[in-house]
Amino acid sequence: SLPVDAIKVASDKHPKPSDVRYQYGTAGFRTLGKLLDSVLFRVGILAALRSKRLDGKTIGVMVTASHNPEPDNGVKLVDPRGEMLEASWEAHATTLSNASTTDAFIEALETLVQTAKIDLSKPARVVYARDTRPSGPSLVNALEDGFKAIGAEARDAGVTTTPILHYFVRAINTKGTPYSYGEDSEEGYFTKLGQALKKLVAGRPPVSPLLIDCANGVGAIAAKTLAAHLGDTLPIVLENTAITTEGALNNACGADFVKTSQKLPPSLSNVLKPGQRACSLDGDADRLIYFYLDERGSFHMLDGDKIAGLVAAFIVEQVKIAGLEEQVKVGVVQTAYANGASTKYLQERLPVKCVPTGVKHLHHAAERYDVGVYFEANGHGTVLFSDDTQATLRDYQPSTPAQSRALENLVSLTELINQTVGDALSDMLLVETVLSHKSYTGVEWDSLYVDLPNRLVKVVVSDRNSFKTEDAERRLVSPPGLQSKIDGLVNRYQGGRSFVRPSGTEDVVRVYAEANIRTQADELAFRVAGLVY
Ligand code: 16G
Ligand code: ZN
Repeated sequence: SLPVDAIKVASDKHPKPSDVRYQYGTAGFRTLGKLLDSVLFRVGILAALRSKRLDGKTIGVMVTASHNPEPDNGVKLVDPRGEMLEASWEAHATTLSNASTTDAFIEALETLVQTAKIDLSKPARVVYARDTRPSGPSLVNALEDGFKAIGAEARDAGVTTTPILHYFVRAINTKGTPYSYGEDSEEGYFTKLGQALKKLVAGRPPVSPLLIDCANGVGAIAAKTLAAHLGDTLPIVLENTAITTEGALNNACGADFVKTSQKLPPSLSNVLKPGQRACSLDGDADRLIYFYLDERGSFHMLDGDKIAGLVAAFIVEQVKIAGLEEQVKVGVVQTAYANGASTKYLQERLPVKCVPTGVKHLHHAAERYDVGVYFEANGHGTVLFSDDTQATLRDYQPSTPAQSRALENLVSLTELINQTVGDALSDMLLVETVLSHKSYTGVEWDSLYVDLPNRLVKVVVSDRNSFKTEDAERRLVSPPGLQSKIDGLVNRYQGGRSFVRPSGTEDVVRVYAEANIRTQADELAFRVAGLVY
């Protein structure tokens, strides 16, 4: 049975604030760090129960609020294969977090143990980490109180990136099996990535230094270690590495700033040279956006869609050269936010699927392909190689040197890519690999297709839950009548496309619009926003 007494004593030290309602959303729990103490304590217990339910497999817990402002924090659970928590447990997390008293919490736990058929005699194992936010240490203490109260075997992974924590979870759970994902240590992670990159670019000409905007977050620590592992293979210059400066995290820098403002972080204006490749990580290093300045000093952004285009085309090419076209089918997954020009570019080359926003939707859709490439426009994404495909690559007998090289490249890609979740550093090495193979500069990569001008605006409404969507969020079914008004507006704009959806992370409704020319995209966005308001 549950150690009710221990849980009671500990729970009383982490009371739920009476005026807050929590929700486990697209990115786990996320709000002001100072409101999360009770949530972290309860998540500690929930993670242990999830582990027991899965026969003692290790569950991950990541304390981060990603690209959000520094005072925010959050927490999310990672399932045994390194993936996002199974959807049905999101509701359990929400229920537990909202129990108003210790007694109500214990009651909710007992209900969960019964409905989810949890065998309490099973062991509970967890691994946890946090990003660099100032509220992190005390929230981790609350989490540890939860682990202790239920008697979980807990491993502290310290301060690290979200994707490294996902890697750890998979590595721990596959240790000693034929599917081993690598050493369950940071050293193991960096060695795996470094060796794969070296194989992929062996014999290719040296490249000029890549500038990395680390968002003044945990990515700065990881990127520094990575740079040391890469040596001359990839020269790296780190910027925005002030992880202890109060207020610096994600402030006017990082992947979300670059993507939403479509601007160079001001801190880089005297550093970045025209033509130099640069990229931004977000606050937990699971998003990546590239950019460069042209000869005239104008800013050009290469977002998640551009990364998908570059990477998918390269993989298709390598599969073809290897002579594996028939056995290995490559597909791409996007969301409605993908630029229309990217969708067109990709559809001319391979199957493309559109799914609702959120990593879990993209990840699951990508699992249906032999090789599934998924990227959100915001720079979050990865590539999944199915177990069958990995076996095909292992067993295949190439008949020419060219086939053999392409096969080796594909195998190295399975090592280079963090297949558990989007990983800015792993994705960055992937991009660098393709640029090296194609001898592309940023300009050449950028010219694969021309982005349609687009605008994203947010609208504060009285009840965002009254907005319901269908067709992968591209159409509204509620409020009634609104979609036909949007259609009416869209039809008046050349190349017009627009959609409205409730945010899963903020109390707002988002409006996206694109059109053939900038002023029209802006006008369409603001007129649709006017309908919503
Ligand atoms: C989170 C998600 C991201 C999604 C975004 C949508 C993860 C790691 N990230 O950042 O995939 O695009 O939320 O936010 O799950 P929204 O619903 O507020 O537009
Ligand atoms: Zn992130």
